[in-house]
Amino acid sequence: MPNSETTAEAEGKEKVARISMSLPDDLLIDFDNTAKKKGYFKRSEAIRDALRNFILESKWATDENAVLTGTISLVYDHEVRSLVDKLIDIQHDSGVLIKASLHLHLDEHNCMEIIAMEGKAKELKRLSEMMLSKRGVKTLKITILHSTT
Ligand code: NI
Repeated sequence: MPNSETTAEAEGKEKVARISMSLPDDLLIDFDNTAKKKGYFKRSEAIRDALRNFILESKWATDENAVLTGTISLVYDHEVRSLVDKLIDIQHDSGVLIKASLHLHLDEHNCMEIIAMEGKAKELKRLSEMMLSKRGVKTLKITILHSTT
């Protein structure tokens, strides 16, 4: 990469690289306003977070073997016959490392489950699709938060 200079200057324990870049005035103004509204005090911190999300979204979208960490949250009707067993079987057979799960009894019929997991992008997608397609699963969201590769 051009215009980057790695220094031993510590920011936490990470090495940092300094870069300079050119971009359109309008884009910078828009970025700074957006960062300010989101609560950032430093432009560089906003840029770092934006870059992390850019990289993570790209890995999730294009690299099926990227090892990612995230959550699946779903709401399902626990009275649908054998659904709970099916959801457990799907998780055991998925190849995804289930790190923890949280179960909430929302009301008489509905349960909410939040599953923290780590695995290859293709396995996480497959797991969420398999769960969502089961009768009785009402809503499901997958959130990717971290990349380990
Ligand atoms: Ni429940």
